[in-house]
Amino acid sequence: VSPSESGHTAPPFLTKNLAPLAPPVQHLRALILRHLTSTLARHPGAATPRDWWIATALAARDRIHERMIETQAVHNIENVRRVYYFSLEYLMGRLFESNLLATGLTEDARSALKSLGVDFDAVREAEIDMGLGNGGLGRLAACFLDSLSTLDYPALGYGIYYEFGLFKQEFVNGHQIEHPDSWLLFGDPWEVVRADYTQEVHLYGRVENVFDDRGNSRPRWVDTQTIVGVPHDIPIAGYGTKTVNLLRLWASKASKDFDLAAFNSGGYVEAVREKAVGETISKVLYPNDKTENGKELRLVQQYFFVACSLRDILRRHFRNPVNTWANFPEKVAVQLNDTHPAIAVVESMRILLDEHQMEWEAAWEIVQRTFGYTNHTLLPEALEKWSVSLFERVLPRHLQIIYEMNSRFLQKVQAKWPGNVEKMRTCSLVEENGNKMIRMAHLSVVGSHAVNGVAALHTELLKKQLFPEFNELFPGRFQNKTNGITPRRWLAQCNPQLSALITRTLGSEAWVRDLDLLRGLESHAGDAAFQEEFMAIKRANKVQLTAVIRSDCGLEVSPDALFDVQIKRLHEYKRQHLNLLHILALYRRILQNPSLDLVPRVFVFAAKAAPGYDLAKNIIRAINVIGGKINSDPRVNDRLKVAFLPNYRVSLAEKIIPAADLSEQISTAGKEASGTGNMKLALNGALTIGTLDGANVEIHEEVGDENIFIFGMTVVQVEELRAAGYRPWDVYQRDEELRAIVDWLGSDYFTPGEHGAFSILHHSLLGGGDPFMVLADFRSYCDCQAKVDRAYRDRANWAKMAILNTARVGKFSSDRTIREYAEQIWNLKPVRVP
Ligand code: B1N
Repeated sequence: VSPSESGHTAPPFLTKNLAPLAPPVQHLRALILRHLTSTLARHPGAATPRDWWIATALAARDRIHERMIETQAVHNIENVRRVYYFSLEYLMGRLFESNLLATGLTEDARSALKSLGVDFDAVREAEIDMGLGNGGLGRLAACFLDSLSTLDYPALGYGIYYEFGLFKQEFVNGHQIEHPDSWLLFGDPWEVVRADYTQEVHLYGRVENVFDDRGNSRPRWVDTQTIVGVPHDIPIAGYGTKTVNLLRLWASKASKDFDLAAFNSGGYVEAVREKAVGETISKVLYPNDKTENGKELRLVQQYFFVACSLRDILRRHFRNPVNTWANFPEKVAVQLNDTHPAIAVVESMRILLDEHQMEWEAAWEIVQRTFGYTNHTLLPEALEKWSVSLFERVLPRHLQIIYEMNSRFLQKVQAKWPGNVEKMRTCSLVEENGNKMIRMAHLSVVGSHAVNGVAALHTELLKKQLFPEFNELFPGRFQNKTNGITPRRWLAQCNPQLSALITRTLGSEAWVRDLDLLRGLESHAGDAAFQEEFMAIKRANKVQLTAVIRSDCGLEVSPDALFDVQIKRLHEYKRQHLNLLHILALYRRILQNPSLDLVPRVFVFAAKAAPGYDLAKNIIRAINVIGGKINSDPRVNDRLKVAFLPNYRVSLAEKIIPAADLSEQISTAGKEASGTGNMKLALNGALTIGTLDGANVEIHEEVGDENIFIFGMTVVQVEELRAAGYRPWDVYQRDEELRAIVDWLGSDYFTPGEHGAFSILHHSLLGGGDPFMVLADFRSYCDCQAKVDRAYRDRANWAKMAILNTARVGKFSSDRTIREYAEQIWNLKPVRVP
C-alpha cells in the first residue's frame, strides 16, 4: 500500500514540495505530518520542536498500538500466566527514543524529520522526563518493564498516575530549591485513558457485625468513602520483538456517591471542594527516598493503587469463563516492589474472606502462592511501619485481618520456639513498644512465598541481620536476585557511538538482547587501534558533556581532564561528603604546593536531596560553595573543577554516564543494597572506585581486581569497629591533613560573613558521631584516589581497563535478572507474539 492509498496521508498542500524518500521513510513522514495537522492543528512552518516531538511520538505510537492490541489478544486468547509488578514508583525518563528503538524506527524518524528541516536532537530534548520515582528503586521498575517486554513475558506494571512527579531542582546561592514537576503540561502522547476500566475503592468507615440466616456473624465494612481510579495505560514495547506490555497507572477521582453526599449535606462550593479531596490522592509523588514519615495520604495512596489493581486483575481473570478461584494462582503472580504495596496481601485476604466468603486457610493459600516480595534496603529508617491508630481509621477491616494473620503466625513462632516470648516480640507483625505499629516488612515476608534481596551481599545480610528468625521459620523462602539495567537505554540509546563500535567489532547487534556477548570485546582490550577508537568515543562524549556543564553550571571544563562522577540521590550513607573531603584535601595540597603534579580532574556531581533532609541539603550547599571557590581560584590553575549539575533525572544521567571516566560508589559497606548506577557507569567504560558494598562486590568479581579501585572497610570491619566503639574524634586527631580540612569545613572560610554555613555537615562528622564512618574510610579513600591518578597517566592501560569493564559486565543486564525472577519466583514462560 502506498502512502497515498493507506489513508495515513498528510494533506497534499504539505507534501507537494517535499523531496522523495525511501517508501518507509516517506510513509513515516506523511504520518508525522498528518498528526501535526489533524491532532495538533499546526502548520509545519509554525511547528516548534515540541510539536514535532508530539507528532513523531504519535506516529510511532500508531505502530506500537497495533502491536499492543495483538499482544493483548494473544495473551487473552491463550489465557496465559502473567506477572503483575506492583510499584509506587516508575522512573521512566523520556520514552521517545526508547520507543523508536524498540520499533526499529529511529533512523527512519531521523531521516523523515531531517527532510522536513527538523533536528532530531532538538525534538528529543522537547520531551519532559516521566519522573514518577525517586531513584534506584523506581528506575529498576522501569528497566524491568523493558526486559519483560523484550523477553516476551506476559506482564503488567501497576502504579499511580502522579500529576506531579519528583520535584525539579534548582540551585540558588548553592541551596537546593524545589519546584513542582508539571510533566503533563503539554500532554503525554504515549498514554491511553481507559475510562471503561475505572475501579471503585473504599476508605475510612467502620466495621460492623452482621448476622446471616444461620445466626453466624460476619464483619461488614460500612460508612466508607468511595474513590474511583481511572487507568492510564502506557505501552511498553519490547526491543526486537512484537510484544507490547502495559504500564497501567491509576489516577484518582472523587466518585459520584461522594459528590452526592457532599451536595446533600452542604452547598455547591463545599461539594466541589470535597470532590477535590478525592483527586489529591494521585496528585504528587512523595519525594522521600528511604525515609518513611507515616503520613496518612501516603497510606491512602498505597491502598488506593493496590485496591484498584487487584480489582483489575480479578476482572481480567474472571472475564474468561474457564477461569475460577482454583486456577487463580496458576494465572497470577504479583511482585511487591518493596513493602510500599504490601497492603495488597491484606486486601486480597479481605476480598476472599468478605466478598467471596472463602475460609481462611483456602484464602491464605491463594494469597501466599500469588505474592513475592523484594526488599531493597536494610536501613532501619526506611522500613515501613504504620501506626495502629492510623490503620484503624483508614482501613479498619484490614487491621482486623492483620491481627488475625498475626495471631496465626505467632502460633508458628510459638511452636518453633516454645515459651520464648522474646522471639514472639521480635517476629510479631505488630511492634508493641509504646505507640503500636504494623511492621510492613514482616507482613510482606509472612504473606509471600518468595522474598528476595537485590544483590548477593544484601541478601546475605537480609538473612543474617534483618530476618534471621524468618529465615529459620521459612527455609528456602529467601533468595537473591542481583539487580540489572536495560542495555537498550543504558548503552544502545545513550551511547550511540560506543554501540556502533561494539556492533562493528562483534559483527552484529545481537549484544543488545544478549549482553554476555560483550565478552567478545575482551580480545580487543590490548589492541592499540581499538583502544584509540574506544577512547576517542569517550572523549567525544566528554566534549558533549562539557556543553551541558557550560549551559547548566556556567562552567568551562576541559574534556581532557579525568571526569570523576558521583550521581545518585543525596544520602549520608552514600557519602558524597567523603568525596568532598577528598576534593578539599587536593585543594589544600595545591595551596601548600602550588606546583603539585595532579591529573586534572572534573568532579561531576548530580543529586537531589529529600526536601526535609537538612543534612543532605547542607552537603549540596557545601559542594556548591566550596566547588565555586575552587573553580574560580587561579592558583588551582584548572587542575580541579567541581560541577554540580542541577536537576538530576534519567535524561541527564543518559548524558553524564557515557562521558564518565571514574564512577564513585563509595557507600559505607553494608548500607547500599545494590546500586544500579554502578552498573550503568561500568557498562559505559567508567572504572569504579568503590567499597565492597552492594553490587560493587559482584562488579569486582566480574571485571577482576586489576580493573577496579576498591578501598575502605568491609562489612565485617565496619561491624567490628562499631562493636569496639567508633570514635571519629580519634581518627580526626591522628590524621593531620584530615584534621585541617575538617576544621576548614567548619570555619567560615568558604562563606565569609555567613557563620556556621556547614555546621550541620561538620557536626555529623565529629560531634554527631559520624554514623557512616566517613572519617574512618578517609585515608584509605585518598590513597586509592592517588592510585587512580597514577593509573590515568598510563593512557593505554586505562583504555584497556575501561574496555574490560564494558566487556565483562554483561551479567548486569536486567534481562538476566528478569529471567531469574521468571524462572525462580514467578514460574513464568515467555509467549511469542507472531
Ligand atoms: O533500591 C535500588 C538499589 O539499587 C539501591 O541500593 C537501594 O538503595 C534502592 C523508600 C526506597 N531501597 N529503598 C528504596 C525508595 C523509596 C522509598 O520511599 C525506600 N530505594 C532503594 C534498587 O534495588
